[in-house]
Amino acid sequence: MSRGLFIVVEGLDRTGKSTQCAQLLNHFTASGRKVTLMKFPDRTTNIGQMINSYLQSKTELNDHAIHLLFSANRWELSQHIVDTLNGGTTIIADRYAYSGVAYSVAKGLNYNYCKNPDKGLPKPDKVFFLDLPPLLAQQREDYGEERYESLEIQTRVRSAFVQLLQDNQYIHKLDVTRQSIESVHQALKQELTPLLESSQEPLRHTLFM
Ligand code: Z5A
Ligand code: MG
Repeated sequence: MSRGLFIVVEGLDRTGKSTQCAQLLNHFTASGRKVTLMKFPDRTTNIGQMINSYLQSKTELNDHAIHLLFSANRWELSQHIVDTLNGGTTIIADRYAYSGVAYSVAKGLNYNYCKNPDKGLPKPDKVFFLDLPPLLAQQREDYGEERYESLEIQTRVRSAFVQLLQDNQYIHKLDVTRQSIESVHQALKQELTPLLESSQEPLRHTLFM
């Protein structure tokens, strides 16, 4: 049995990540592949509930402390990721450690410091960055309900993502400006085709090493 693929969809707020993850989930399910969706932060765990309360501005936390909590939320699920992939199930992740770095750097934390806690996590087979100018993202539904959802912060988050793209050339940037949901879905599928057709090497790569 070959292992599952680990696919991550990243981007600023409202760029269509959750929409595209759902589309990929449906597509893979329909084609008979074992697949599951993960979302970071995973707000269902104890750590995730602390993060949720912070994102909804119900609690305040030191910038370093919340950064480490986001990372801890990934670490608490890391063995589950490995077991799921080795069990032959593909994972589609809605955000991952790249968001962890980009949002904290946007607040002024040091870039290398921000990568450190996530070093050693399972490395995705494919990472997409859905790129949409923050001004256009702002015009989409439900914008501005949580912490970080302001034009000023999103612009800084985008700059941090640009640095991540430069340093991690395997991240695939997709310009989704004026692209329909369907055309973005087609582009993601096309980009994934070679990966789906090749046999996967055993999971041994780790993140940010
Ligand atoms: N965060 C962090 O700081 N550190 C970390 O380590 C991690 C995260 C992992 C989590 O938010 C917050 O935590 C986030 C980063 C930070 N910052 N904030 N705030 P989240 O991921 O839970 O946020 P969300 O509620 O899922 O929203 P989102 O991610 O911002 O949205 P999205 O998933 O990218 O977009 P969407 O829900 O798919 O679509 C948004 C709307 O646009 C919706 O009405 C769609 O129908 C519409 N849409 C989608 N695609 C299109 C196209 N192609 N054309 C037109 N309209 C479209
Ligand atoms: Mg979302």
